[in-house]
Amino acid sequence: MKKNHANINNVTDSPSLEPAFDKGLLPDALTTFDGNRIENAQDWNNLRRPELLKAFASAIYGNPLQSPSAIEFKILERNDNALDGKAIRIQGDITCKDLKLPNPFRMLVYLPKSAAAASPVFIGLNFQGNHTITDDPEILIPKWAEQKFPRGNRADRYDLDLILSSGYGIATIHNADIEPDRPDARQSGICGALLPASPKDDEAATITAWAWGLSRGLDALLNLPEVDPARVIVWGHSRLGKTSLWSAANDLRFAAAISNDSGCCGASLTRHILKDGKSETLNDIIRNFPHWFIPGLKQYIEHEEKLPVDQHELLALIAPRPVYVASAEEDRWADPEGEFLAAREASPVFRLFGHHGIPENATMPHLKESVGQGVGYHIRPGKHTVTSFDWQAFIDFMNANLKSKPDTFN
Ligand code: GTR
Repeated sequence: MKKNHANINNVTDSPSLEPAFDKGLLPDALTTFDGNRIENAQDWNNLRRPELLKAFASAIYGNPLQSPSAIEFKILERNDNALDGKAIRIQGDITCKDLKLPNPFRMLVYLPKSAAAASPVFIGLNFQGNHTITDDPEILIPKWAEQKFPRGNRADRYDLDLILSSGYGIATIHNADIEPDRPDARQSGICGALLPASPKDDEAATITAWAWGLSRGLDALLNLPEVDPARVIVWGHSRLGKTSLWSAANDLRFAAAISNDSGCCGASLTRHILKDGKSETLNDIIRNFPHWFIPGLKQYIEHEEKLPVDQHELLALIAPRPVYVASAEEDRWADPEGEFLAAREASPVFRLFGHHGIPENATMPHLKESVGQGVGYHIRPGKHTVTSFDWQAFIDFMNANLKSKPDTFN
């Protein structure tokens, strides 16, 4: 196995900071819409969590899609000596009972071969096809997919050696298998299959469709005895990080969640708008990607203060399950400080469950310093991508925070 070069303790300079953000501008995660203060985990679960989940659906992402009564995971290929004998590789197609999908979802899974017990697994969508996440020449390219990208094109974002040698598996599905990333998405993909011909405005938009697909990937993973059902972690980069957070908020079976550089409408606060105009705003994102969100989100452009929610509350919806937020110093578009503040401001909810979170008045950590318990954060030097340093931090955080069984609610 390749040596792991990521060194999480190798702290360097502090990134430049925006002036302090007035957290009084944010909606209080622990106050209900009718003004009641939440004081304990039970009230959070019974009163606040359900109303917040609904508010995110009706203001931003659209209503969740219905789960199928059952799925089938048809294994097309299995090799117990993949990646030079270090991994078990499984490739298969997911279909849903009683649902006519435009195409199955092709899932690629690598599991650590030497595991003594069932393994924890990272599951996430990929942007360019399963064959792009690795140089492994045996990855099947589905007949319904356009092969626009060469094999291994995104292998630099997946340190498979590090992940597998740390005892974790990884599973992935191409996002386009679930729903194409286009403004007409609601007529095609899973929304086309599940929604009426002219969907109402508050019905699922593309991020919700992708999140639904991740849950089907989880259904399929639960068929594999080598996977620990209590330790499936949903992760994603950028738009797929927005998706992983929304997926974990909705599907309590995910044991933990990771957002890498997810930015606007992901982990960063919508109300935290950089004065230099370098971070993405609602106006930017809706103009470029209207299909990711419900049409009604438009009303909050330049009226962000009127949104009933902000993104610290999306992170809080994942509590008490661990959630980790990663930023990159040069990725101003994703607003690293807005991401840090969201993680910090989600912490009071994690504290209801006995986690420390990130301390109340903490300022941005140094570069490469990983902070927080229950909810964690780092910023590393470099650009908008996924590095081995990020993976090492995800693994360290999950090793420290993931229980062998997910927390039960109440
Ligand atoms: C950008 C978009 C971001 C982020 C990114 C990505 O163009 O503005 O919100 O989602 O794409 O997914 O790479």
